[in-house]
Amino acid sequence: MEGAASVLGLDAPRRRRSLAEFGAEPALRLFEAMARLRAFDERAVILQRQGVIGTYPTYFGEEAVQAASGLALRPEDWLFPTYRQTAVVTLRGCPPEVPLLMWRGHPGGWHDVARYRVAPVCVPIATNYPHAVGAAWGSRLQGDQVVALAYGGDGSTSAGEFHEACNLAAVVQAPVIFLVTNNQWAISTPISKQTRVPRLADKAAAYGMPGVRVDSFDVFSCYAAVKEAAERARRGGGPTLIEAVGYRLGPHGTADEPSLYRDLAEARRWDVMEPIERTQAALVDAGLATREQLLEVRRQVADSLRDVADRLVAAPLPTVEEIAATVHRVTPWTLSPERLREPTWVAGD
Ligand SMILES: Cc1ncc(C[n+]2csc(CCOP(=O)(O)OP(=O)(O)O)c2C)c(N)n1
Ligand SMILES: [Mg+2]
Repeated sequence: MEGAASVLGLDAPRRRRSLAEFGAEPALRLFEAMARLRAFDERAVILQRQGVIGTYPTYFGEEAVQAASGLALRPEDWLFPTYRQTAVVTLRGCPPEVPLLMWRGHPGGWHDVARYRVAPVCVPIATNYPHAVGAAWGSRLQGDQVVALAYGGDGSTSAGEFHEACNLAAVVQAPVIFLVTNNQWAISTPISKQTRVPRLADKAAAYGMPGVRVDSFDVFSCYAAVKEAAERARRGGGPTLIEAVGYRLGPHGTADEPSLYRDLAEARRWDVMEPIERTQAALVDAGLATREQLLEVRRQVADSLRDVADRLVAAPLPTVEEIAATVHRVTPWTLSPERLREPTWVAGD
């Protein structure tokens, strides 16, 4: 976390001053967004355990960076999520059922891309970066003020698309933000086996764009970094690489068992950085809210997800034909219904 901007990491008097300057109303909005994301994530893990949805990549501990990026941008700005940010679309008003239905493999899981200005989720690592650059470059050519933000992880910075996207974005001065959450793990690969560069933000220099480091557990510094990058982009200042430094507190996903490849004691040392309790304590300490008020916010958002489970169970699982038809406009012969029914197709995958 060394060298990463942090408001929550300041000493108490400076933190209180900084939060007072930030203001109670925007601070509470960020807190509520984090609580909303947490409630979704917790519910999704339960639904996976119940067999209602398929494998699910929890983002426990990454609520701050996600909430901050969602709220720091304007509604007309584009977001390009990965599998780790499937709930950010709910911060733009999409009902939580929609991303949960996606994890159920149901056609109702396709959110309205144009309405929410959130691109479809990209599971292939780093492939969303060039999409975001294209959207941002298009915005610049059309002379509008729209910014695009692409999410990614530490592992994604080793992929070719990351370099290509960063390079092109800087060359054409596309109004794009590369928001890389460095949680120090790419499934079982630690950051030390990913790169020799101690700070991912330093990679920005090679492309000719600013690179900044923020504490990914700190919603206020993430918010400030995204806002500053967006303002620069709107002024014609081109792209920014933001490295949000943290640690993956949970497993990679519901199918993962981290004790097989990492020291649990090391992981547990990071638990104190968990963003919601920490933000709650800081807001109470700064006199911006009472503990009861914040607990009530958390209760309400969790309650709002209660009936969602029943509605999901009622949504039938898709047939193989529906899956193929949803993914491909023209079903390739390799995915013909006959072929999908062949047991060898599954076994040989
Ligand atoms: C092109 C590609 N290769 C491999 C995978 C399998 N895969 C899924 S998640 C992941 C790790 C990504 O790590 P990171 O970029 O740090 O993001 P995080 O999962 O930590 O958010 C890999 C290798 C994939 N989805 N796409
Ligand atoms: Mg990672």
